[in-house]
Amino acid sequence: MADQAADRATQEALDGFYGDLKANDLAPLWPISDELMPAAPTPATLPYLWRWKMLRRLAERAGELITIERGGDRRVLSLANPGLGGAPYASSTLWGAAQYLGPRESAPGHRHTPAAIRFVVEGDGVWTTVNGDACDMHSGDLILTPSMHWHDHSNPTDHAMIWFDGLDLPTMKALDAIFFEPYQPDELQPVAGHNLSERLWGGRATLPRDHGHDRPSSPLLVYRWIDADRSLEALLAERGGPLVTLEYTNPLTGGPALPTMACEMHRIVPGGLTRPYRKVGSSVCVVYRGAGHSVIDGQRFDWSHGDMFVVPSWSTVEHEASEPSDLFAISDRPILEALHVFRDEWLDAPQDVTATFEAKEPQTQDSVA
Ligand code: 1HN
Repeated sequence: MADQAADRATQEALDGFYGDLKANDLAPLWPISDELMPAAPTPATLPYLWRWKMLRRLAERAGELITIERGGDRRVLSLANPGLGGAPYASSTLWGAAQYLGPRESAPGHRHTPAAIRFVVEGDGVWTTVNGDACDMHSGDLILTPSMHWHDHSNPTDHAMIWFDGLDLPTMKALDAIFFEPYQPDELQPVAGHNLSERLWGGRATLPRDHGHDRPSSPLLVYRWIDADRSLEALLAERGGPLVTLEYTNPLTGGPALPTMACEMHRIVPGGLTRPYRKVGSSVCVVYRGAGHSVIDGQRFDWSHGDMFVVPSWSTVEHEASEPSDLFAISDRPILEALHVFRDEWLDAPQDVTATFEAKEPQTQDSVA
């Protein structure tokens, strides 16, 4: 009896103590230490996939229903990962989206601290002007908009174009480091010329001799599909399949094209699963060419041209192509490397496939869809 009374007194003291901690805006570590400090990353970001057919159809509807104006500035449908509680983010660190620009439209100039890339899934004719340099966009090209570079998009053609936008925006948001400025007084910047950075910095193993100090972002703003394709072909001939990977680099440093985002292209040829791999940090992949599937933490994702999918941090991933395939990908690896916390590993045992991801049938109330 005496013991029970003592237990009750202790419990009351503890309850009072926890209540006081809360009332004083303090939290004890001991009940949450396993959650705060798990043995390995436990991302909220889910492995997930969006179908190109659905993205394109809804981007086209945005084109019919939504005008581009100052304020909105862009007609962008962001990949909203269902693990992130409704946030418009593909992963906890990366923004991924489909952007639609209609015939004879332009999207007004602005600049911001988050860095962006465009990857052209299909079509051509649009250019993105980056600090006065009009970068022509063709299918398979990568265009950079480094942090605080003025940028606007122009479509002089009579057809619409849709491309993939990748940004480090969630990371900048987490750091409370977002600044934004509209370009003024005009909607668009003056164009000094087309593909100027490509002419100056895009030479094969040649650079201006007096290029000065290394710059944090690549001075080369456009990476052409034809160059990526040629390098991948050579890599595959040299190394063999089923997987080869190239990274788009800053020609001044050999490092990542942007200080916060790595851009890569994977070429996968039919002939079996790639070796299981995992790394710290998330990726957003865009299927540029081909068809196949990936197994991410035991879940099978079938994909083909234009589909976009997310690989969360420390998720094991294997790919298998049923046709020669090219997967473009962005990741946050440069940040992790700069902080010396990047790690990755190749595993030996293929994963058991325990589930197959079923992309939603396009959800629509549109009678023409
Ligand atoms: C942005 O400025 C663009 O310039 C695209 O095309 C997507 C997503 C969030 C914030 C700014 C663009 C964006 C964005």
